[in-house]
Amino acid sequence: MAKLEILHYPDKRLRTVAEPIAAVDHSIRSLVDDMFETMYAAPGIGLAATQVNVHKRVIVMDLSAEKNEPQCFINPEITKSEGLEQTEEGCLSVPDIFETVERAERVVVKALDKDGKEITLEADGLLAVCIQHEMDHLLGNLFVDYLSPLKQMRVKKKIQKARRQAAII
Ligand code: GNR
Ligand code: NI
Repeated sequence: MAKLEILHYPDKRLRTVAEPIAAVDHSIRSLVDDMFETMYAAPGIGLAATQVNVHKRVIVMDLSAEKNEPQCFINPEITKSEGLEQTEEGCLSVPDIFETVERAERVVVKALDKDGKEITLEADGLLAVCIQHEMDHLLGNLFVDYLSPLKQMRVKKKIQKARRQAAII
């Protein structure tokens, strides 16, 4: 297992569209293990392969309090979505920024699990939010893209300021 480096906005590599996985083999299971290690260490509740500069359709998450319910979705597809809900989101690739985003309230997601077996899951609440947030990463999208131009400018300024401060210290 290895902890991987997480890319930070505005890194252009976060805009890469991920490719589907042809076969869930040893290398993919190894990637999944490394992604869990990276996500738990961050710490975060989800992680997309795009964030660790691997442009394959793999996402992992764990929404449990005890961090003992790992979930992995390979080649995820949303087959149904309904309702709308606003949630405050954050992202490991956009540190220290928390903003409200509107997404579908409920989704049905079809994917392959770690063993390459097809799974279908009905999700609502934070799980539904997280699945949509992670699947956006696989398309090169970030939650800040949904903000108004003014808010996006404020986010950019805040990140630039934080980077200047870090450079001084
Ligand atoms: O750790 C994370 N928390 C979070 C909170 C609200 C909505 C989405 C998320 S996902 C985020 C981890 C991450 O950046 N995944 O891509
Ligand atoms: Ni994210």
